[in-house]
Amino acid sequence: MKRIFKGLSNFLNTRLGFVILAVVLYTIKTIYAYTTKFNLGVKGSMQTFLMVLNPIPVMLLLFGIALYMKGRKSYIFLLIIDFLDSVWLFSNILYYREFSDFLTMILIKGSGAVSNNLGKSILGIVKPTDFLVFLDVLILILLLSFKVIRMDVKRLKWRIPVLVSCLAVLLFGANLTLAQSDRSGLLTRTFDNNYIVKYLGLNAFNVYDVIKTTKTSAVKAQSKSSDLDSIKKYMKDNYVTPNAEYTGVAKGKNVFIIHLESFQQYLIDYKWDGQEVTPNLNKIYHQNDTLSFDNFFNQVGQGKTADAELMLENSLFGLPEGSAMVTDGTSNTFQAAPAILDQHGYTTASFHGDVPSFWNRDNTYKSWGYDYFFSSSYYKQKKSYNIGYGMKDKIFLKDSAAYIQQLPQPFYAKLITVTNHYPYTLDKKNQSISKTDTGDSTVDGYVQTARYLDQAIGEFMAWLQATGLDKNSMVVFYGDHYGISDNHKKAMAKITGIKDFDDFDNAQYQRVPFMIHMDGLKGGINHTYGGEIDVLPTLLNLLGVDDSNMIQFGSDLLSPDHPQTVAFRNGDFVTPTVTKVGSTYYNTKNGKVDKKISAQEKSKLSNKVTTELSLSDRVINGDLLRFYNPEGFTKVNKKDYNYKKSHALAELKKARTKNGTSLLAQNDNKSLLDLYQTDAPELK
Ligand code: GP9
Ligand code: MN
Repeated sequence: MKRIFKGLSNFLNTRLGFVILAVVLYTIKTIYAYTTKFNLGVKGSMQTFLMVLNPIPVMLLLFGIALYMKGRKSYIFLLIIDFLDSVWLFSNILYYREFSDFLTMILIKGSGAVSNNLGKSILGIVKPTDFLVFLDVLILILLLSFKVIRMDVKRLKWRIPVLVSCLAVLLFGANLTLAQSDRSGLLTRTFDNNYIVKYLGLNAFNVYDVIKTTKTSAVKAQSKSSDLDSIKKYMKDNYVTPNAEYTGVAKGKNVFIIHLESFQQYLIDYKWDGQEVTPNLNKIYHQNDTLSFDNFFNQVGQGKTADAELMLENSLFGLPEGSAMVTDGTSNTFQAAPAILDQHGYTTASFHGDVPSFWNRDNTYKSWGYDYFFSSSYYKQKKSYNIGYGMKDKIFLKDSAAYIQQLPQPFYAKLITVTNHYPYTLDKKNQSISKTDTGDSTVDGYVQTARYLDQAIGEFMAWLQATGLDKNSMVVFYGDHYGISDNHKKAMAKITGIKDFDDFDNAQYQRVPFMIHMDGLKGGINHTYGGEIDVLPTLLNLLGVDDSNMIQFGSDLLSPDHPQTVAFRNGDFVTPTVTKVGSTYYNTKNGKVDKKISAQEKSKLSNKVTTELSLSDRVINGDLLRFYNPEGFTKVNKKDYNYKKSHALAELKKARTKNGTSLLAQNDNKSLLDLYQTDAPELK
């Protein structure tokens, strides 16, 4: 025992020993911070292992630099690095407490998205235990000052520091590989900063953030207002006059945008086990006062939900890689639906039962001009209320009603559901239809979660009716993207009865619902080909908002002149006659390879699609809308927005005046929640 102790003490008195001790202490305090100060959502043994591992490689690399030096300065260097890194961790803890997200370069550079200057409120939010993140530095200083550990000042053989650095790089490689295998697309899709920190650590996240931001900022710095010229010309040359018959029919109405997670069009009227899977949505689809589209496609890329949100509310395409909400949402200037409608007297709010940082919504929504963002912390949380990425739809929609009734009217409210999300798991008590029997475990639960979502929608629509909100609201439904990816062709063949479900079929199955439901609307099933990019111009026309001077890549779906070439993010496309997948052109009508199509026709269609996509990319990458000041639109000032719960509640309270316009105010401030009927077993 004594010998072990002696050996250890000898080792700690070497510089290498000291570096290792510093890494160990650093790792322990980081794990403490990860588990008590952040909400990383670590699940399972692999994620736990990576959370413990991830501080080590970076710190070994950083502290390891001390091994290349000699004398006292090597120790001082290590302590300074350790201290600075702790200050950084400390700042992140405070920022996270307020915003449930990590600090990024854009935020620090002061793009204005951090509306509340943290400095002002720092005393109010700091907790004594936050200072524990400095404990490791303190211990090291004390050990040295009281000579418990002596400084080893001689120069080391060069092999030792080099070996340590190599070990650090190797460990980082292993960390990254394991992380990517547990979560594919971790760095390319970048959904949530929490994920990168959970898998790779705070320091690796910072390096990643700096590289990413430097890259995107360089393009923006070089762009100038004249870059808009070609885009403005394209808009002018391709402007589609909206359908005048529908102009303003929904003027002044409330707007509900209901996001049907991963919901494909084929589920509409689809039967399984002798039953309709989604009877409520089917009913809405067929109602006379619903405009339903049966050739409406999702056009998302890697950004999935985020791309759908971006397209729907900006009529700009998602980027070819990653998610524009994440890379550009915080810094860019937008002319988005919430801001446009806000300037037409609307209250705007987004609702989602997941953490606000997912897809960088917390920052992007400020750039889009959302007055309110009701995310997980606004809802009563219980373990049983959650599944997958967030709250169960029935509970989420019911609890959202509490805020909806408080919104001054007219309002624009977007409700993002999430239960019908891959891998389509649902607890037994919420299942009301059997799984399909393709044998593909990620496909077979899809009907169950879709049914659950459908029931949640049914309950919500019944509340709109019970409260009378349906009379003065336009309710828009859309499916954000496919539910079953093209990795499951065999299962899809079984489900659809299409024998060789191929790339052509996969392209056709990118159809998602798009329905506009409103009392008195001249509805019907419309066969126009279109996609998510066309939603904003379509809705603005219904709302009577002129968008002819806006930069939007879609056009009114109801216009007889609507161009029916639907671009996919990878350059493939579908038109009523031609479908392009890769280098193959098919006849859309019969799915056969179209050998007759002329080279001229091919390049005409392809060019249109690639031009649109690349011009849209230019707008986002160059942040070109900052140079554009269309008449009638005032630039959003991100600093005006604050999604802290206390702030939102105070604002809603203010709106509760005598002649307030909210549903609640109109009902003499008596809640209308007792009219909300749900059979959610968790609420019984
Ligand atoms: C999570 C949710 C999921 O907040 O919106 O996004 P997705 O994985 O569908 O892109
Ligand atoms: Mn989605």
